[in-house]
Amino acid sequence: MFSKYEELSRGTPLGQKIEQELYLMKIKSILAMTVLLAAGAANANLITNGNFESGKLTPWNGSGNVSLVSAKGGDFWFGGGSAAQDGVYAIAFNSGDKAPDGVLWQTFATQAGLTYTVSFDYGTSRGGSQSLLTSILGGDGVAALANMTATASNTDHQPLITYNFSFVADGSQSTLRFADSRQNSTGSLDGILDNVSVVSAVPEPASLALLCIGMAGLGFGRRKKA
Ligand SMILES: [Ca+2]
Ligand SMILES: [Ca+2]
Repeated sequence: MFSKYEELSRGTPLGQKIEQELYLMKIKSILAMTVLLAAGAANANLITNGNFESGKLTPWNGSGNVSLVSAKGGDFWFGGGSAAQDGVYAIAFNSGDKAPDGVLWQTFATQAGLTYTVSFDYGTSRGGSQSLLTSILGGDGVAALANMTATASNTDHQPLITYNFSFVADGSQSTLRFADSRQNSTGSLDGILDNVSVVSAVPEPASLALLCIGMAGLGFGRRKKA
């Protein structure tokens, strides 16, 4: 936008002022873009279909009494018949009067030595208590790197509760595993799971690389102007 004036006034006080303005604009735009890209990459959810809104279980694996349920189909009762915590689909453990033997798991890419934060929403389909044993299995798919039991004691019409825990990966992949561990014997209660995410707790290498590129861009611009 200043190019014509820049050409006419090069070397004059006005030209120097225009150069300064252009340089400041360039710094601001590079910094803004770098921050945006870095923030997006750092917050990426490593779990696919963590809110179950694809309407399918894939790529999750399930065994035992695990069901994909929908508020749309009327087979999902939560909070007085309202929608699931996020969207219309959620997971029900021991749906109806079935035995509490459901297991749900998904394997995702990690980097050894980095810390990750697991988050999910869990509750009961109506007043009562349910519990879920949440584990992170390491790169060998067997050793548990972290365990956390979520116990929910909702009354009717209460929203799901958000649970969090962290782990340090030991290999290029980790597995998040939910195992129903219902303590009570009331068959009409179900455990409800939604909004599952795993995010890196520190900026990922990709974010740091973007930051370096941004800073290098600034340095290059500076030398060209000099
Ligand atoms: Ca959902
Ligand atoms: Ca049940």
